[in-house]
Amino acid sequence: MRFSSTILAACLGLIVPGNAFSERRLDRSILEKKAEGSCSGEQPPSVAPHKNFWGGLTKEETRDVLALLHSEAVGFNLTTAKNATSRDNKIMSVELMMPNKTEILPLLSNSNGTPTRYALAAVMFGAPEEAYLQEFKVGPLPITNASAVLPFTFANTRKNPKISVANPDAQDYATFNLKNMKDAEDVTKKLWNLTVDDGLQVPLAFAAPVTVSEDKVIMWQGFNAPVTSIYDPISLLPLGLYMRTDITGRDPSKWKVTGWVYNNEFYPTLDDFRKVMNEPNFKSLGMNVDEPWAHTRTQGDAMPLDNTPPPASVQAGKERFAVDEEESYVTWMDFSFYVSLTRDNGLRLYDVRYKGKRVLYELGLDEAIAHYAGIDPVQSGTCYFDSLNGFGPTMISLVKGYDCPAYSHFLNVSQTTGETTSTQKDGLCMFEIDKGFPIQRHSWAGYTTVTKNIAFNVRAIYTIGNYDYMITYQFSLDGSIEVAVRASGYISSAFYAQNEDYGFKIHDSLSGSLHDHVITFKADFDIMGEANSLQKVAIVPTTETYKWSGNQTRKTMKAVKSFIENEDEGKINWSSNGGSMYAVVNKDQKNKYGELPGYRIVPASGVAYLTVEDSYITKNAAHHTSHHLYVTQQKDNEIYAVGAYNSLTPEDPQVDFNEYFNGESLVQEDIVVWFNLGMHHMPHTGDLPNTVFSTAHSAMTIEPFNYLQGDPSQASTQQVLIKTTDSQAEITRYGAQEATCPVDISQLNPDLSQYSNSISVLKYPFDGSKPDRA
Ligand SMILES: *[C@@H]1O[C@H](CO)[C@@H](O)[C@H](O)[C@H]1NC(C)=O
Ligand SMILES: *[C@@H]1O[C@H](CO)[C@@H](O)[C@H](O)[C@H]1NC(C)=O
Ligand SMILES: *[C@@H]1O[C@H](CO)[C@@H](O)[C@H](O)[C@H]1NC(C)=O
Ligand SMILES: *[C@@H]1O[C@H](CO)[C@@H](O)[C@H](O)[C@H]1NC(C)=O
Ligand SMILES: *[C@@H]1O[C@H](CO)[C@@H](O)[C@H](O)[C@H]1NC(C)=O
Ligand SMILES: *[C@@H]1O[C@H](CO)[C@@H](O)[C@H](O)[C@H]1NC(C)=O
Ligand SMILES: *[C@@H]1O[C@H](CO)[C@@H](O)[C@H](O)[C@H]1NC(C)=O
Ligand SMILES: *[C@@H]1O[C@H](CO)[C@@H](O)[C@H](O)[C@H]1NC(C)=O
Ligand SMILES: [Cu+2]
Repeated sequence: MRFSSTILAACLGLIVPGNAFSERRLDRSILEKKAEGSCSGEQPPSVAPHKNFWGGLTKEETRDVLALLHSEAVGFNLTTAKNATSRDNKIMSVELMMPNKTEILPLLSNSNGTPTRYALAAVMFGAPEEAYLQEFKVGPLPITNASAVLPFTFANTRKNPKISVANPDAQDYATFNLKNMKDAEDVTKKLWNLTVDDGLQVPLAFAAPVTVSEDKVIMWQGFNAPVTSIYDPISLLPLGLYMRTDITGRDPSKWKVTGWVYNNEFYPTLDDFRKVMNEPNFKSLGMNVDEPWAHTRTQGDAMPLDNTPPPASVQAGKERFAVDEEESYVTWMDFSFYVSLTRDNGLRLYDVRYKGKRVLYELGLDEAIAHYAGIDPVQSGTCYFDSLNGFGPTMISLVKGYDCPAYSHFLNVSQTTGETTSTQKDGLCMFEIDKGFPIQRHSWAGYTTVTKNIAFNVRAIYTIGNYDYMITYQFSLDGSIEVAVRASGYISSAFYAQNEDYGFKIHDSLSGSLHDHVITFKADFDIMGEANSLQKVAIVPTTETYKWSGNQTRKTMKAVKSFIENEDEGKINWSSNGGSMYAVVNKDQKNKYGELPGYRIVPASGVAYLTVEDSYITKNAAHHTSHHLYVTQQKDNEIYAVGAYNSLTPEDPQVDFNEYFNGESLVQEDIVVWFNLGMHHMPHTGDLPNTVFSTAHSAMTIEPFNYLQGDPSQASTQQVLIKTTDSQAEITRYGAQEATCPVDISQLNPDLSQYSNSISVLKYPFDGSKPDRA
C-alpha cells in the first residue's frame, strides 16, 4: 500500500495479467490414472459450460497487441519497457478489456457464442514536459488490419483522457533526496549518529499521494533508521525529522527543500534548525532501531506443549470439487463460478451460480485505501490507494500448511510484467475445511441431530509494501458466501513525539499511527434474473394497541418493510444496533408464500467507512468511502467504484463515484451493490512486530433470504441422528462414506523447500535514498 505516484513510472514495468491460468494445461493422462482409485488425489476436471469470457488474453494476443502499440503507424514513440526511463514513453500494462455485461448476458445461456474481444492498454507518456498516463482500447482481437488503438474513456467520469502524473522522475528524485540527506549529515549525525553510509533513509514510498496545489508539487517525507536485519521493518523506524520539498517541473536543478519539522516545530531552513540544535537546552528525542522487537521469529517465553504437533485438517480421499483449469471454472456442491484476474483488482469471480441459477454476475475487490492521521506532516498527508500499483502483481506465493491447508488445490498465476510473462507459483488456493462447529444441531428427549459445517474457500494474499491482505471467499452449505479481508504485516507507524491524539505509544520512540482501512467490493447481483430491487427491513421500536388489548398500549417492536426507490437513496450506512436488514430481491418472482426471494448482505465482522470527512488528500477520488454500502443501477461504463489512477488527479479523478448517483430507479432494475469492509486501526503494542490476521478482520456475508424452501444444508449426508433409548445409542446415517482412505501424513509436514516467490517488485519498488537499488 505504500507506493507514491512518483514511483509509479519507475517501478511499473509492463504489467500484463494474461489468463490467470493460461499456462496450465491439464495433463489428462495423469489425472485419469489418479482417478482410478477413489482414494487418489484429484477429482477429474469439470467442463465449463462456456468459455471464460473474463479469463484474460492469450500469449499470442498479448504479443500482437504489444507489437501494434509499438508500431510506427500508432505513433506512440514508445521505448521498450526494459530500456525506458521516466523521460520515455512506455507501456505500463496490457490486459483483457472486461466485456460489457449487456454483451455477455445473451451468451451465458448459449455455449457457442463469444464476445468481440478487446485489450486495455495503459501507456505512460514520460517524454512530454507534462507527463501523463492514458488508457487505450486495442482491437478487435485477434489483431488484424481492422484493429485500432483508440483512447479509452468509456469508464471514466473524468473528461480529459490524459491523467497527469505530477512527478514521474523517481530516479532524479532519489538523487535529489540523497543530496539532501548528505547536506543534512551534520544534523543527522548529531541527532542519531547516522549518515547515508550507515543506511539512513528517506523512503519515498511512505509519502502518498504527492499533492499538487496552485501548480506546485509539494512532498513531505520523513527520515527513517537503517534496516540492519533480514526483515522488513522500515515502516517501524521513523526518526521524527521531516523534510518538505518542492519538486515542481521536470528539471531537478529547480527542485528545492522548503522546510523542516522536528518535534512539531517548523523550520523554514536547515540552518534555522541547526541554530536551535546548538542551543544548550536542545534535547534530541530518541530513535527507533531495527532490533528484535521488530522481527518476526520465535521469541518470548515458551508456551507449554507448544512445540508438539498441533491438530490439523487433512484431506482423506479425493477433492470434492472440480476445477476446469482451461477456463478457470470451479464447481463445489451447488455452487459454480469462473475465476478471473486483473492487474488493478486481482482475483474476481464471475457468473456465480447456486443450484444452477446465477446469484452474482460479478464479485470482486475494487480498492483498498488506508487513510492516516498524525501530528507530523507525513502521516497527516498520507492516503494509500492500493490499486494504483495493482493488486494482481502483488499476489504472493502461498505457503502450504500456513497460508492455506497443505492439501489445498493450488493454482499458478501468470502475468506479463515488463513485456515478459512470469508465473507466480501457487498464487491462489482452493480448499474445503470443516469450520470447527456444526451448521445445525438439536437435542430433545431421546434424540440428537447434528450436521457438519463444511465450507469451500478461495483465497489470495496480496503483499502490498509493508502490509499483507488476505482475501477469502467462503462458500457454505447454507447457500451463503462470506467475503473476508484480513490484514497482517508491518504497520506504517509514526514517531512518538506529541502524537498522543493520533496513536498509542507502542515502543520507546514509536507511535502506532491511527488510520482507517476501507476496502471496497463490487457485488453485481442477479437474483432470478437481472431485474432486482433492494429491500429494507427496519426493525423499529413501536407503541401499539391491538383489538384484543382494549385501550391498553403495548411497547414493542416491528418490522417495517420498504424498498430503496432510486439512486438518491442509494448511499446507505448500517443502522446503529444493526437494526436494518438489506436484501437484493426479485419482486416479480414471489415464492409460494408470497414473499420475495433474495440474497441478504450482512456484516459478519466489523466494517467501516472513512472517518475523515471531505479529506483534503482524497478530494473527489474516494467518494466510495463515505458510507458503508451503496446501490446503483448497473451500467456497462460504471465498471468500478474507483479507477486505478484516481489518486494521481484527486481533484478531477479518473472515476468520481458520486457521478454514479443520478436518481435512477432501483426498483426491478439490474442493480449493483458496492460495500465497504474495513477497520479503524489504532495500533497497540500487540501490533508489534506484525499486525495479526486474527483481529485485523472484516467480513460480509451474502446469504439466501427467503430464497429457497428451507435450509439447503439439510440436503447434506454429512449428518447424524442419534437416538438414545435405554442404554444403547442408535446411530442413523444417510449414506456418507466413512473415511477409509489412508491419510497421507505428508499433508501435515508439507515440503516447503520448493517455495518460491517470483514477484520481485513488491518491496518498496524504489528506495529513495539508494538509487542504485532500484
Ligand atoms: C536497449 O538499449 C540498448 C542500448 O541502447 C540497445 O542495445 C538495445 O537494443 C535496447 N533493447 C531494446 C529491447 O530496445
Ligand atoms: C520520442 O521520445 C524520446 C524519448 O524517449 C524523445 O527524446 C523524443 O523527442 C520523442 N520524439 C518525438 C517525435 O516526440
Ligand atoms: C462496451 O461498450 C462500449 C460502448 O458501446 C464500447 O465502447 C466498449 O468497447 C465495449 N467494451 C468491450 C470490451 O467491448
Ligand atoms: C490488410 O490490408 C491490405 C491492404 O489494405 C490487404 O491487402 C490485406 O489483405 C489485408 N490483410 C488482412 C489480413 O486483412
Ligand atoms: C557513531 O557510530 C559509529 C559507527 O558508525 C561508532 O563508531 C561511534 O562510536 C558512534 N558514536 C557514538 C557517540 O555513539
Ligand atoms: C506451477 O509452477 C511450478 C513452477 O513453475 C511448476 O513446477 C508447476 O508444475 C506448476 N503447476 C501447475 C499445476 O501447472
Ligand atoms: C378505556 O379506558 C377508559 C378510562 O381510562 C375506560 O373508561 C374505558 O372503559 C376503557 N375502555 C375499554 C374498552 O376498556
Ligand atoms: C452515513 O454516514 C456519513 C458519515 O458519517 C454521513 O455523512 C451520512 O449522512 C450518513 N448517511 C446516512 C444515510 O445515514
Ligand atoms: Cu492498519
